[in-house]
Amino acid sequence: MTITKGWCLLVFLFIQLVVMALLYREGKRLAYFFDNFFKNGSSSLVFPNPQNLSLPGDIYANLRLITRQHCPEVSPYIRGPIHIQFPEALTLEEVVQKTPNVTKGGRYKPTDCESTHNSAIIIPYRNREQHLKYLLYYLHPFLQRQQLNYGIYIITQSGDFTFNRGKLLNVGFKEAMKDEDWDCMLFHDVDLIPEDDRNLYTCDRFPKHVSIAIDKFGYKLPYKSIFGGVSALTPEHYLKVNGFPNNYWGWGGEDDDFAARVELSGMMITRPSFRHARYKMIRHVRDKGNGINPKRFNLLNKTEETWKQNGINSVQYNVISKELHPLYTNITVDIGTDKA
Ligand code: UDH
Ligand code: MN
Repeated sequence: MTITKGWCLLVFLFIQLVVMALLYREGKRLAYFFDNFFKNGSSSLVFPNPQNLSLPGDIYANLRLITRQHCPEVSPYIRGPIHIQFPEALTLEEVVQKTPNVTKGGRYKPTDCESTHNSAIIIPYRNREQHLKYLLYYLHPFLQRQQLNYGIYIITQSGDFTFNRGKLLNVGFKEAMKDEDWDCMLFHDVDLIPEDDRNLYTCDRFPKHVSIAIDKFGYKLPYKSIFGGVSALTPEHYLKVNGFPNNYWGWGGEDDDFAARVELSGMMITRPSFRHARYKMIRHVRDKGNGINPKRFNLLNKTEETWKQNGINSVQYNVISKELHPLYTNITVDIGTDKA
């Protein structure tokens, strides 16, 4: 009986404490603090210089000083829909100026908390300066509002031989993983601008098809198994599917092969909410050097026999240069031709 009374009193006092804390002006932060405190445990305790503690001062400031805070589960900066437009006069220099706090090579870490997500954005690329400028203009603030640690990689195909999106993405994966222990890779077309920041650039249990609602397709899937545009895979997922095929030269098919690999390796494709995963595709004509690949259906018929030999485990290339630009890392690569 006394034990029960004691417990009741304890629970009552605890609830009161929590309610008071939540009502307090900085209630939200305190909730994060406790959340993080229990997540981090004592290993995150640091010992600040006592002169930096404000006495008798703000208890929360002091508490923040002695623990390394994890970012909250839901970023408080998320706003929802983003109004996208493409101001013609915008220059890349202006985009750089409007995007402070990104470090060389297009890297960012939240300043006010420790992010639990390390996402690399991998963009297959050649001759799309205008698209790149607009993507950077919207993508940096979008990722920062999600409180991610991130890096943006542009993988530029050198020369003017037929484009090969799949092979470039394999190169991007390998090169990005040399830099950092990324836990999520977003394979991202340069012309897709996300329209809602609730579309999180983080990974799920299974490979995630992200760009599911594109304006060009009436914000619907053009066909059920589509896996192109933007996808999010952990390095474990990527190695399990053996990455992209290296032998799809020209437009089409490499993303369908990639989708088949997910199934062949015993996983499934997940999708976020259609309300959030909305994109504007910047209008463009088909690029020179990226004509429709007439071999794509023949190749797709052979995926089941070839996927284990043809992919990230067999990709060959020569990096020509790696440059750390203010808003992205550019890797220019010679990926050869379909003859060699
Ligand atoms: N790309 C370049 N330069 C080129 C060609 C392609 O940078 O010369 C990159 C760029 O990132 C582009 C991506 O490759 O966004 C894909 O090429 P695309 O934009 O021409 O492809 P499309 O707009 O993609 O046709 C639509 C995706 C759905 C088609 C699904 C078919 N399986
Ligand atoms: Mn496109």
